[in-house]
Amino acid sequence: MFVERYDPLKHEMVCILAPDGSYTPPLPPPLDEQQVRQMYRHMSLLRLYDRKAVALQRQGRFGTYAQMEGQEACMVASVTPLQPQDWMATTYRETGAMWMHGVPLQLLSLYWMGNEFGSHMPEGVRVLPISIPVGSQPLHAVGLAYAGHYRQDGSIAVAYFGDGATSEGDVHEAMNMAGVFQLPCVFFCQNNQYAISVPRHRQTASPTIAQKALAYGFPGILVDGNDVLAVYAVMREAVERARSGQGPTLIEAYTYRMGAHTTADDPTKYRDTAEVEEWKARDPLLRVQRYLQQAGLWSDAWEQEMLAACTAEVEQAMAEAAAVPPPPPQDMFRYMYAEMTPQLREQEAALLASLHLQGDSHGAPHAR
Ligand SMILES: Cc1ncc(C[n+]2csc(CCOP(=O)(O)OP(=O)(O)O)c2C)c(N)n1
Repeated sequence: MFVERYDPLKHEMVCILAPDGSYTPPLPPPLDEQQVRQMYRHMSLLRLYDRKAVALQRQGRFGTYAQMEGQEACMVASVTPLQPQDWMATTYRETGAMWMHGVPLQLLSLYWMGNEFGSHMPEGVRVLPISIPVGSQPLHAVGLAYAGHYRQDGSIAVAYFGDGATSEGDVHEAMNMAGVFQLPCVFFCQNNQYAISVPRHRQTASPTIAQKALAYGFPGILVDGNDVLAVYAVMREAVERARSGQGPTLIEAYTYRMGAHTTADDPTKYRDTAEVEEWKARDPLLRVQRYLQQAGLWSDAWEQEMLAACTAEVEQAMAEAAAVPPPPPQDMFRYMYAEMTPQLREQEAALLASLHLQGDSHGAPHAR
């Protein structure tokens, strides 16, 4: 058990795949080399999607977009051990994790294009709509975990959040309740070193985030978040613990946000290029590529073919989303409540008047 062998108080971090591609055998079961290749493909697709999304935002075709570059190992490996009945509560940065758990890329693209229907999850896909309020996701996940526990339906819930979120009272409440009731919940904190411009050391005086779990009465574990094998192994253990009634786990995935906070921000204002360069050497994709090369499972031709297939998949999803007619401006008022409040009706009427539009201002959601 990793949670017994690695002590967050001593800053011990689980790492299986070193940045040079060498690894500590054996591979975490039941992963074989073909599965590692598949994970590499998923990570590559996400990087392509991310870069293309930024390009579309620059062209005015996506709204504000939250990049995940540098965090692809977390996106892929945190979801691989989950089962379809498991729930996921995510922030704006988990496009990759949501896709891994069954949300189509078309739908995610629709969301980033500002269409409310991008949050309309397909039947059976247990992913909550993206929740922007920082620190809200652990509360949602704990509620879902409590429901799963009460119904004994075998599901668990995963909360995604960042290092910044750990300063929110909500995260304390969520972890406290999960500990008291020993709920089947995994708290997956991606410590990407910044909360917009606030560096990790200004967020908490605690040496690690993982150690905070100890105060709630459950294990916390620090893992190299740029190591897809380590994240997978640690997450798998946490999921098994949750499913078998051993309660919650807090995972601190130590990683780095390579891009901006969102397309609305300029990270050169608050962090050094030297720091970014240092993290480039720990690129999560590069180390899997090196591992595959050393294992004789990689070739340039395979990579080119794989990238071409991923590019086609990404482009098709984005084209399908772009082909959906733009939503009417009234949509921005319509989906918070089943029935719009008088204030929202008033705001909608004011907007329509300013746009010189006629509206069916009764607040009923469009059927599509
Ligand atoms: C309750 C709340 N306060 C402030 C914000 C504005 N805000 C958006 S993202 C963010 C930083 C979050 O940082 P972190 O939790 O580390 O996640 P990251 O964005 O790095 O993935 C802030 C302060 C918000 N969305 N919600």
